[in-house]
Amino acid sequence: MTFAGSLPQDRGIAPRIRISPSKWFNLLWLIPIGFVLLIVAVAVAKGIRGLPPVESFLKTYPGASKLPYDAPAGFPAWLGWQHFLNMFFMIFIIRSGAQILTDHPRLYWTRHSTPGRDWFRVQKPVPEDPLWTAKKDSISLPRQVGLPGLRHSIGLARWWHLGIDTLWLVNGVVFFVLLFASGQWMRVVPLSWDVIPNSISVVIQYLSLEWPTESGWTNYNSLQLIAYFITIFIAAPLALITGLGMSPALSTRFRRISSVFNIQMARSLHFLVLCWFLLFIVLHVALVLTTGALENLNHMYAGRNDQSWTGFWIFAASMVVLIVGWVAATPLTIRHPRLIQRAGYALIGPAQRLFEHIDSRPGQYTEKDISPRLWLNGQYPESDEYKNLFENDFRDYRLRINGLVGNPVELSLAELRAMDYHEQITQHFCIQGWSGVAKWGGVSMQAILDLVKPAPEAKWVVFYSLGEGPDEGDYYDVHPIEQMGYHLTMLAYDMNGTPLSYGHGAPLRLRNEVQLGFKMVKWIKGIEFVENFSDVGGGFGGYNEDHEFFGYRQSI
Ligand SMILES: Nc1nc2c(c(=O)[nH]1)N[C@H]1C(S)=C(S)[C@@H](COP(=O)(O)O)O[C@H]1N2
Ligand SMILES: [Mo]
Repeated sequence: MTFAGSLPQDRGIAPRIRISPSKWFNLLWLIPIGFVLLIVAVAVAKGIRGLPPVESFLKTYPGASKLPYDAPAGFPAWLGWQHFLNMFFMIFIIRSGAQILTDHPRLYWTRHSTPGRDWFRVQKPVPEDPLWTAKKDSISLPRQVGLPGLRHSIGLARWWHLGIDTLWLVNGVVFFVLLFASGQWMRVVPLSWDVIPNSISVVIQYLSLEWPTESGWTNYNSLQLIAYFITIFIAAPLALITGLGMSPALSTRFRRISSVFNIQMARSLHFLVLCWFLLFIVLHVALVLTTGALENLNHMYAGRNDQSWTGFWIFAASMVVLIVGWVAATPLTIRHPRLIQRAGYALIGPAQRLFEHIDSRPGQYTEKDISPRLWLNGQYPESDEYKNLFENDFRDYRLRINGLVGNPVELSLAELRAMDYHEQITQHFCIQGWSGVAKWGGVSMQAILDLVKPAPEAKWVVFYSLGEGPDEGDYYDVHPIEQMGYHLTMLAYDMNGTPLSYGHGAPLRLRNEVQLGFKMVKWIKGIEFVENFSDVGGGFGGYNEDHEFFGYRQSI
């Protein structure tokens, strides 16, 4: 109840998709509609099944393609293990993914994420309030559905999601290698065009409730084969590609790709991949259990082809492990959040560190790419100190830069404006999932480095805000000094050609384009160069890192 500055729990609404500029379709209608369609389809299939042409079609295409003569039969033990691990990892990936989705419960197709232009939402329309923030837009999930389920617990959800993703990917790579080394691939790749008529045949057989005879031990039916093929060779790789498509560091570096395949398209497709997986899981489990459960469980869990109970008991034991993991994940996360953060960082950290060395050049976007409206986020400054500065047009504002530097300075806004002007049009990536392009004007951090001359021991740069964080205490964030010299790291006092507004960080904010939005401190008060950040704030490298378990490196 006190998480993330006590955002009250907010349940959101049933999922909706846009069907016209002003009309939304509530997806819950798919349940009765699907039910009616299923009944109609069964009636049609039963009606046509007895017709002579259909009968002869079913005879010509009984439902499975011939396998090559050297295709293996049966299920090796590694397949059973990998199937289990895959399922186990998927639970945490899906739950934490749902948590991440609902932290910005809207999907868009363009990088602007313009409020009111979403195609999918599980939240009410964006309120009129001009200072409405993305954080206020987030919703909570039930604790056993989301992981961890609390509103705006995206920091912890991301450790689960990205951490388990790496394990899932390792499992997947091993699976691909063994699949091709063992010849098992022949059973899940369509090798002739007759899988299409054969799978139509299977659909007719299922729907007419006279099901095909199963021979999964040696040869899947064609519909099953196509479903497995899509899951293994399309959905799984797409999950990885669309996931990486949301990385600020990669999108900024590979702008050719990301100009077409933008973050919101990646996020939307990532969601559709989830929908495929959910549909697959429901149908797969239903069919495994209704087409000879004992035999099917023996195949996957015991590697044998008979009617014994062995497979069932191994399956039951694996279910116990799975349920314990499912039930324990949220309480464990809430009780030991730092443990989750450390474990997650141990797994995904190496990739995040790698991506941080990307120093992209300006010139990615042009004026016409600028978003009509950029979401606002964070906690606005309300102190008297800030109010006085604001009312006085920041004439009394001084940016203090000190710490391990040869030349500590205090700069007025006029002095900052007198320095060389640096301008860039770049894309902002909020950890919550929204994005947008803006033109930023100000001074490059390289110019600041040249001015203050950091000492060789200075390894980290702390940016302090005039604003507080939601749990009290000043907002701040820490950046590696290496990134301060990047082409796209700057202090901005202008946005889209006018001085920064109150909401966007007046009088001064940071831009570091290899990182996510929360690291770009707004309403900057001072900058300090330090050797390490363990005694700054809570010691984790930033306000959100201290209070909401975000990572201090967020290039993914
Ligand atoms: N001082 C301060 N800076 C902050 C925040 C905050 O809460 N306090 N929020 C961050 C987050 S989460 C984001 S996404 C960006 C949002 O910038 P914008 O409101 O200009 O879009 O500001 C960042 N800087
Ligand atoms: Mo953010």
